[in-house]
Amino acid sequence: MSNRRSFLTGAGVSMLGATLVSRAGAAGLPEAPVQSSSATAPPLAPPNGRPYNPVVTLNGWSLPWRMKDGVKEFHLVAEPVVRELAPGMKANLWGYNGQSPGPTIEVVEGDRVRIFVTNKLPEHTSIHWHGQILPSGMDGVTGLNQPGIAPGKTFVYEFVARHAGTFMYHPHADEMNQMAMGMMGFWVTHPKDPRKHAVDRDYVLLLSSYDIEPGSYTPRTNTMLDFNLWTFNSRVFPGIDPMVARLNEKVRIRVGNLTMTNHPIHIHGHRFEVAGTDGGWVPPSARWPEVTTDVAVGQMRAIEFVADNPGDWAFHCHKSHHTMNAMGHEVPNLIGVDHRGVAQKINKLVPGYMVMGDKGGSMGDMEMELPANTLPMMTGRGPFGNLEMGGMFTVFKVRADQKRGDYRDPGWYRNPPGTVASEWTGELPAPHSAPDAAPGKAPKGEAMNARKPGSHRH
Ligand SMILES: [Cu+2]
Repeated sequence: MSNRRSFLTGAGVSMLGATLVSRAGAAGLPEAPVQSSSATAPPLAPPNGRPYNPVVTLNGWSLPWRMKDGVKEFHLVAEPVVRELAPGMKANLWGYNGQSPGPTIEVVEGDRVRIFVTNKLPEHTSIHWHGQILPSGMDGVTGLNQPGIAPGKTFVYEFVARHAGTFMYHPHADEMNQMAMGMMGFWVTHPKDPRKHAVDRDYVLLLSSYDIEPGSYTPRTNTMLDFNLWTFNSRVFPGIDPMVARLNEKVRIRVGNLTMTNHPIHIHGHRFEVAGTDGGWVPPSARWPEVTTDVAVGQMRAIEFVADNPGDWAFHCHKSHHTMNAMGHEVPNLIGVDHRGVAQKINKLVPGYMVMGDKGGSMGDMEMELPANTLPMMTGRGPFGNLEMGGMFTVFKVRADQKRGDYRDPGWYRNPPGTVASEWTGELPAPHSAPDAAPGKAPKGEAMNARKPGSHRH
């Protein structure tokens, strides 16, 4: 119990159950803890029930429960939240219990689970338990399995978590709006035997995307594909915590995709196997090594590997536009175009217009004025300067001296002498060039006309 209490205070959770529902009704309901911090909460050791190895939700937390007559009772509150996407940018989202994504729910195979869902949104909602095998009437599709949960009402879902694995929850009610506003959460059903599938670190993250105009706070929910913020757990680099491991620990990263496109998730310095999908665990004989796995729309993947390579390693979506932050998309390619003075002229017509570089799009030495509440595109800082990535990007840090169970950022990796790429200082013969291109120069003129007709797609 002391563990649980210290977790709750340490992670900035406040018990507001009695204020969330009427006092008369509150008597029968479990409390609905609220998380105000977007920091990564330490793993929630189970205070009762069957033992399990808890997961860590990157920049998120797990929901405490109440045991009642052998049933695990949770209380989710669907409500508007303010999510800090990264220092310098906040968004008006919809989520659960104070955050988007909502808290991770962790149960054990065979647990009977009862989830109270209170709706504090201005419209009806429901929750679908993605991947769970459960009674039809508990599946959460509004109109098909249940009526919508009207504003102010509380519904109860109850089922047995039959299969260990990696799942999620999200609405099936006005879902285009509700998911574009950030309504989603992770669900992990742990195996009955905690030695099965055991790893040293088990991270979970949901992929979500938002379209928030620079200078505004609320996502445009009618956007179909052209989002401008690509997030891990509704955070964008450099606002995402690193994932850390002690050298040679076994690591699992579980990824769920609730965006409208696929994301090839890629790690540097390590090989992994896809050990689980939303359908369950992949038999070891059926796994193959990869460094990138595509997580399609609505899918979940659990990847596993041994962190045997010390250093700081990029972990990111391999779609380059998804490692950008808020930007305008209707920007022509001006590589090779002499645009001296053009920006000033266009700025008179289109305030805020920004010229992408004539030598490429590198933001390294570009300084521009940003509207309020907007992140710079790619200006996370690394130990060697600007780290030209944002969005779906974080750093996986492997250290020999990282303590077991310590999730704190160990700082930047200190590379052993002689192991960092560096400038060649020996003799330099004249390099050969492609016949029609001048070295160090970009293509001329035609760049502007090379754009294909049609609208922009990711
Ligand atoms: Cu992506």
